[in-house]
Amino acid sequence: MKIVSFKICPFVQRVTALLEAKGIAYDVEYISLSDKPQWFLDVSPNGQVPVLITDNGAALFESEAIVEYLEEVSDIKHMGDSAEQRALARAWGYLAAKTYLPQCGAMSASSKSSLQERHDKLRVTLNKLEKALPAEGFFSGQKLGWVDIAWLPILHRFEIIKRCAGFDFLEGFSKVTAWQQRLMKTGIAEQSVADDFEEKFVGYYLSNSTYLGQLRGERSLGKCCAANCC
Ligand SMILES: N[C@@H](CCC(=O)N[C@@H](CS)C(=O)NCC(=O)O)C(=O)O
Repeated sequence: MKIVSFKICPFVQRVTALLEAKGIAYDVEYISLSDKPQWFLDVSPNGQVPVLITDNGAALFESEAIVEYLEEVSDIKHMGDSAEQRALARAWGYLAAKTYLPQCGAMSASSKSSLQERHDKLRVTLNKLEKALPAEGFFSGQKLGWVDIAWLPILHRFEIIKRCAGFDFLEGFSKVTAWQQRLMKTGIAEQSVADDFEEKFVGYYLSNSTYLGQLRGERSLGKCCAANCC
């Protein structure tokens, strides 16, 4: 199968992270969203990535439908055994996907005040997560599951921002932070993106035109001494 992708898209990463977790082999084709190729427009009804081209040649679109398809066709299940567990996994996964664009908005904020305002909105959701998370393991137990994978793109981006710009979106959320660390340790975050993901991500969200980019600039002017700082 093939994923049509844009390097820093969280909806794409949710799909590729699930593919990685399930051990399903896939190819990736990157496109430019500012100059979408005609073949892509012909197969993508919403004009958006991700699109998954199955081995039969069907073009699946909408990340939510794609991840449900992957769960259906794979022997390794990530949603849980009972109908209740699956409904809850879908719902928390849906909440993650609904948070992708607000996160992009917060990361793109051009001033301290707009970052604070957007962060406050994210904090409402993060607070719900903090209350729902167990003290150890993954969201639904000891096994990596559907909800973990849906939130992984968000937690991956927060990790890069903290390391590169010193801004901690998860400050005050100790359970979410511990969960983020456990998820990052699985290696799926890196495996599910292109080798130059961090460079592209930093170039876009931590550029001079964003407030977070300005924070990063201040760090690189001598305030940052961490070995793994970008
Ligand atoms: N509801 C869609 C959202 C996907 C989405 O917003 N993709 C963005 C990139 S992150 C995109 O393709 N934007 C191009 C456009 O909307 O023209 C899904 O879940 O697949």
